[in-house]
Amino acid sequence: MPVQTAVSSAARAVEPRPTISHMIVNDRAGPAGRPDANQNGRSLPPVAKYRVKPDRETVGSMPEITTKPRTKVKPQTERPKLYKVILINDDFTPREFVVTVLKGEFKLSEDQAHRIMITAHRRGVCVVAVFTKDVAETKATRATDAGKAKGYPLLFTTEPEE
Ligand code: TYC
Repeated sequence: MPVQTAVSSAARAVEPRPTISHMIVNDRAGPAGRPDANQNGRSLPPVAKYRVKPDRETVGSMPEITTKPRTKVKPQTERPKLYKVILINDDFTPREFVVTVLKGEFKLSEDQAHRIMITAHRRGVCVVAVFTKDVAETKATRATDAGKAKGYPLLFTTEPEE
């Protein structure tokens, strides 16, 4: 057996093979055999957005990689920020009109709408409900406009939840 062959197979035996997770995560791979290095030999920052788990690790000196990478990924989802719709009291809008607007725009029962109206009337303000930003702003505008159409100063505002 030539010396050259003996050396290279020994080298292959000790060289750690890249795992499947390395190959998927480091898609900005560097020069030959160095999936974690760039042209200067420096490490690249991690680029993975998703956690990708290999089904199995490949085994040290096997001649072929026979494992199939998983295709399903688990997205790291975030809940959207929520916004409060707030009813502001005034001295002119009739109570029954406030209740009607609350029922129509926020799908509240007569009892729920009446409680919210009375709370705003007594304390000055009352949180009606919470929604995503778009929905909260649309509902607050529509409810305020319903009062404006009748010449009332009825006002709904929005603010982010802590
Ligand atoms: N204060 C009003 C009245 O006495 C009723 C009212 C309640 C108006 C709540 C606005 O957000 C409001 N007619």
